[in-house]
Amino acid sequence: MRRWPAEAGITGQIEPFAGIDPQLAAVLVVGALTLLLGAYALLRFQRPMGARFKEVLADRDEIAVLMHPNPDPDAMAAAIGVSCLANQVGTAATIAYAGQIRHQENRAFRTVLDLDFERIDHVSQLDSADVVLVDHNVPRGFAGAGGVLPFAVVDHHPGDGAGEEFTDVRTDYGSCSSIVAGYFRDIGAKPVPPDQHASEIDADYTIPSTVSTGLLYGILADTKHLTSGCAAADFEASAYLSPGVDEDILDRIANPQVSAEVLEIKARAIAGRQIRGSFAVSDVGQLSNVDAIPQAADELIQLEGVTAVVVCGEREGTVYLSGRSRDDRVHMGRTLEAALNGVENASAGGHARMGGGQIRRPEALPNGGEDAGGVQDQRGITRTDLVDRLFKSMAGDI
Ligand SMILES: [Mn+2]
Repeated sequence: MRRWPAEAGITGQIEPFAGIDPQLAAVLVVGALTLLLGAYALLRFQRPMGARFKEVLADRDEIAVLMHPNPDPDAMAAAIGVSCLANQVGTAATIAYAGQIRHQENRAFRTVLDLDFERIDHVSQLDSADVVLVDHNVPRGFAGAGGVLPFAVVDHHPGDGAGEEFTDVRTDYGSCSSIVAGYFRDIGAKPVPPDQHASEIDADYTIPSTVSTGLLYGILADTKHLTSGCAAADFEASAYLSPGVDEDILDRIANPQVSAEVLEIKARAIAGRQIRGSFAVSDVGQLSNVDAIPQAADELIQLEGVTAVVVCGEREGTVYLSGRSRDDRVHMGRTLEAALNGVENASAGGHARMGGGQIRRPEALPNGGEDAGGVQDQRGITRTDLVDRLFKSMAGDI
């Protein structure tokens, strides 16, 4: 009869193994342990971001969620999402921003959802040293911003900013709100429908209807209603949030009243436009609501024959610029950078299709400056020169 080959194998191998060198045995044990630890680390690393973020939040007593200056609906939605998640793991949260909330869409978002934000000018006004950045990855826009070391960063913009403990920057996503919605989904949270109460929902974590509605609007606002720059994840997040969305609230946010000033600035921008070739520049002069400038630029870029446009205007001595381009020759961010290059107290930047810039007057600088009779001189550029440089820069001549 044939012997089972394995039996011979086993009895044949046990004896040499028993006589193995103890040093070699130690090496084998250490090797096996390293493999196990490696596998554990890999598993831990592969855990969903939402589960990791939840733990990082739960480790803190309180956090300050920081939005970018002049926050838009995506930033506000991501902030209330993070704050809501923090509250559900027992962590107190406040939400802060620098700059203004002036755009009618942004004001409607805050008012309709009844959101509580704190406006800050200085780093000392942040309620907690444990800062989570949403919708941007480097703190900016207030005195001392450079000294803020966020412990977590959640964003969809390119950049080098990182959190000390948690960094989740997904540049392929159309909105930061989609990332935050994903965190809720990762931990099995369920959106609470607008006509129900959280206690009726059978889940450890829930998303209040206002937060679901806000997050959906954040996605819609940043992706031009899912028509531009969005990923499959933005559609998935929208679908996930949809049971919790309150359509009446969504409608009130999406269709706010437009202030007379915004319409007037748009009219001024259109009537006062200067055209060279297919480029337009419009100086709308003094205004109080700087959010009207990008809206005017959005309007002008739709004019037939115009492929790139810059609108500028002045508030409290600071000149604000906003540019739009649908011209492949004109990278708007670089165009504005080039036009303001070398101009004192100026900064500019942006993407191919949209960009912005500012020329601050000296006394508006954090370190202060002498009050000036000759503001124009101190800026080193007159408005006529500025318009000329903008045209040259759009044409690639700077
Ligand atoms: Mn965004």
